[in-house]
Amino acid sequence: APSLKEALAEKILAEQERVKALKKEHGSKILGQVTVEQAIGGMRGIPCMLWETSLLDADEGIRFRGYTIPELQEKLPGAAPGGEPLPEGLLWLLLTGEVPTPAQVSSVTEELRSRSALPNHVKALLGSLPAGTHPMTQLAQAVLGLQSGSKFAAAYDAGLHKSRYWEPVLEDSLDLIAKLPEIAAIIYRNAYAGGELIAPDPALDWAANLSAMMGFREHGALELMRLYQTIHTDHEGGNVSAHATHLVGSALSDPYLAFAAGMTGLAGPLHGLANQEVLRWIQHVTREIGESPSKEQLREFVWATLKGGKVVPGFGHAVLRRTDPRYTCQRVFAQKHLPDYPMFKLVSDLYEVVPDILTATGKVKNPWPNVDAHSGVLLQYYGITQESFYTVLFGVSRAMGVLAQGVWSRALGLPIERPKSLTVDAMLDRVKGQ
Ligand code: CMX
Repeated sequence: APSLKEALAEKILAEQERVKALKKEHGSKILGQVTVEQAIGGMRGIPCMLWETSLLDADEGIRFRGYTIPELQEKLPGAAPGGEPLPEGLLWLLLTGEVPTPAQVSSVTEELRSRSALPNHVKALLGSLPAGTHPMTQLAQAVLGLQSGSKFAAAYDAGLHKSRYWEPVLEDSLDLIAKLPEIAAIIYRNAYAGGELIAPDPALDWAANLSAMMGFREHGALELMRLYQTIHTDHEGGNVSAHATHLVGSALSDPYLAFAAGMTGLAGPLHGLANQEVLRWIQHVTREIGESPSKEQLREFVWATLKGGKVVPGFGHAVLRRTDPRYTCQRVFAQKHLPDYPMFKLVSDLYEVVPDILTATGKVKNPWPNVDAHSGVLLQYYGITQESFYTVLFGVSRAMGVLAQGVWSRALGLPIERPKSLTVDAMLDRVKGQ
């Protein structure tokens, strides 16, 4: 059976031809227009990037290589039959476009295990940071700490032909994905368990090992981590973490440099840090109005948040216009594993209360919950209570999506990214007479 690299290599030639033909035959055709509003408004909706690993539909939500989340839950092998998908299987799918067999998934688990050893200087780096350094800042620093081992940077220095860039980029990507669980676990144990580390368990899969090294080994926690790590991987190319990784990678900065940029973007409260913010907001609710507030009390609280000039974290999206299927699958998980958990009830009540209020503001384009509205409550249930850590779990998962695309970006020879900016005067000049 072909290895991951061989299976990928087989796909690359055909896709290179397809992209070449697309450019040649349709290169001057129009994908969309760009308005002044879009240029000022965060480039919303401008179709201007090639991203192969996933595609987001405003109504339906994300598809990974054409598959929805429920389809992945059905098709991707789990740790046990009927269990949540193993993220290693999704990594195979993202890289090759094919659903892997159980044997292929095991081969990825083994491959990652063989690359997982963390250099001592990265452990020392993490140990040297002042207490209270935000876990996302630690994650970005640890990733940069690994950069000295970049095989792509070394191969580029040695003069590698550009047709082969994707090979050391794949090497770096697998090395980095393999090491992230232990990095995350060390950040967690240093911050919340007195620095008492737990060694990796070679009998566990990649996501379960992450949970176990953090100190959580019960069946439900492992299943949650597999699901969590699967659904946060990729959300097409325009979101801040994906786009930042893509942009920096386009300068031929190696995968460590590119991914660190993605992580510093994920650390923003309007993006990945929203999962921390949601938990803090919910804790604020329960502190102020108790664990089982009435819907009327919740409504008042939501309005107070809006009137304070703040966003309601976990709701809204730049592309989605319906409930995020990543939210829905977490809700289904909660209904199965923790139906009576009071915090889940609160999250469910917010689902009923918040959208009407956001709609009533008249300006929020998507009043529905996103992935971050639900994830924290599930983690709380299994004892992972430190919300400032949550975005690190998002980041570990995000590596699979953005690095898989990074391999493809180099395989397809995508150029350095360089969109055009304009001054206000230049915009006025361009719209004159229209
Ligand atoms: N609460 C309050 N106001 C909101 C809102 C929310 N949840 N979502 C959007 N709005 C506001 C915007 O702030 C904007 O207000 P102004 O015109 O006063 O600036 C207005 O509604 C229009 O914004 P939009 O077009 O609907 O949303 P954007 O595409 O600009 O932004 C997002 C998308 C996600 C940043 C925004 O919905 C938001 O801030 N949500 C809360 C934070 C959050 O959950 N982020 C996580 C998203 C998922 C992820 O990346 O992890």
